[in-house]
Amino acid sequence: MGWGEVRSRVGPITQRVPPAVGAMASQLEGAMETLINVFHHYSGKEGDKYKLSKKELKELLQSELGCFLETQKDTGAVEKIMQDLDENGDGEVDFQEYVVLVAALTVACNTFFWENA
Ligand SMILES: [Ca+2]
Ligand SMILES: [Ca+2]
Repeated sequence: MGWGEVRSRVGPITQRVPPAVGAMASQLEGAMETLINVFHHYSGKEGDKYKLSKKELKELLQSELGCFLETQKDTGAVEKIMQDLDENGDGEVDFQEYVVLVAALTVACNTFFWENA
């Protein structure tokens, strides 16, 4: 049975499945997708498409986390965050290193909001 034949058989079924599966994602799944999309939006601007250079990291921090991090006023802050995050020491932040930052910030926020409630 060829692929075309398979497709013609499952066609009527698959057509009944809503095309936008993303619209059915749970809140947490949606949040994960956002995390991934935000990373790639900035990481793809220059150099390695899958890593954040210092400039890309700065843009991400200022645009996406401006309320949490005082990177606007403190020029050394980005430098320090970069050093903290860059675990493998290649001078860039890859997706795994970025997730560590987001997780750490989420923990900090949780502590802040729930312990000050
Ligand atoms: Ca890059
Ligand atoms: Ca790195």
